[in-house]
Amino acid sequence: MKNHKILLAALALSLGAAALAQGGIQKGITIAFLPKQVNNPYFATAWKGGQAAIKEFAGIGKQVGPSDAGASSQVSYINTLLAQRQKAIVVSASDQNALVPYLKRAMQQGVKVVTYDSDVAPDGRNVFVSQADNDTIGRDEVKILAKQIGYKGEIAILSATPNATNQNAWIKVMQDELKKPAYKDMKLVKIAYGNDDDQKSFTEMQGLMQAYPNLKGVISPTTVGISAAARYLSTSPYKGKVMLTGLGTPNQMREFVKNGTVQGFALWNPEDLGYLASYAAAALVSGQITGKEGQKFKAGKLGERTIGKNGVVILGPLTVFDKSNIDKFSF
Ligand code: RAM
Repeated sequence: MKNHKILLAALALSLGAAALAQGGIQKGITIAFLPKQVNNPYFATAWKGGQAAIKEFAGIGKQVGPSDAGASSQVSYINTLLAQRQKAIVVSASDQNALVPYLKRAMQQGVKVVTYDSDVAPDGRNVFVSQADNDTIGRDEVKILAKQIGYKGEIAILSATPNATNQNAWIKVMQDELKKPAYKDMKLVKIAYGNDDDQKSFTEMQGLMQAYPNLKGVISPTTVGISAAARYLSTSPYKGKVMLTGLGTPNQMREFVKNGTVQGFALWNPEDLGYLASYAAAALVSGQITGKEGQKFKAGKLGERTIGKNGVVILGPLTVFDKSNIDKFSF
């Protein structure tokens, strides 16, 4: 009889352990990533990290999404994911407001919503996993360009879509940074939008040079924009004369750094961003966090993370890439 009881207790224990993977995360959580666009190498890298985390906690993951970053392109995907009863949606929003009613409906149905990379209005998600502090990103971009052009001359911004939450937040900070006396001889003449479309970004860069022949520098805070702009400049008479910086991936920018088109640009690690977003989703589904400020959760190799104000978790600082270090990175 005694042995029987011990056996039963052991069985109950192992069953309990089976339902929980490491770190108290439930096993078998279904998580769907919905990036702005699936055919953008930046999001492919983020998904690589997202998948690695999902594997660690024995979840079931997939990535779906549009090939264009248009404001409403993501809506139909959210509806499908809802019908499929995914436990968590991890989304980089192409528009701050367009998705909110759909994401709210998802949360009402018990789905946990994590935004990563590009947020929605805070009532449309549980947690935002942010690449870095917006203030740092915006100010650093201006500082890098200012140095490259000797703090003097006309500058432009080549952004992603006009509705992108992330780019718009950074541009606001850039405009604020530019008010400082150090930049009194620099003038922002235009904000152009390449819609995170390679061809459109290329044409917009060409258009900027035609409209503003005295342009000294461009900030493109999008991996799609900066690589298209670099491609245009690299075969133009402006190569090495008009400075281009922004946010790019080392793999897309390497040739332009090596051939003298671009001196330096910045980014965070997109793989870590996806990895952290998956752990945040798992912690929400497992009931470890709800998104309140001060709550903590374990994020595998990235260690323990704390939720800050407005449900925002920050990944970490930016890396600046130039010819001295670009070969050390492969993403
Ligand atoms: C593009 C996207 C993404 C942004 C990066 C820097 O890939 O617009 O949202 O974070 O650039």
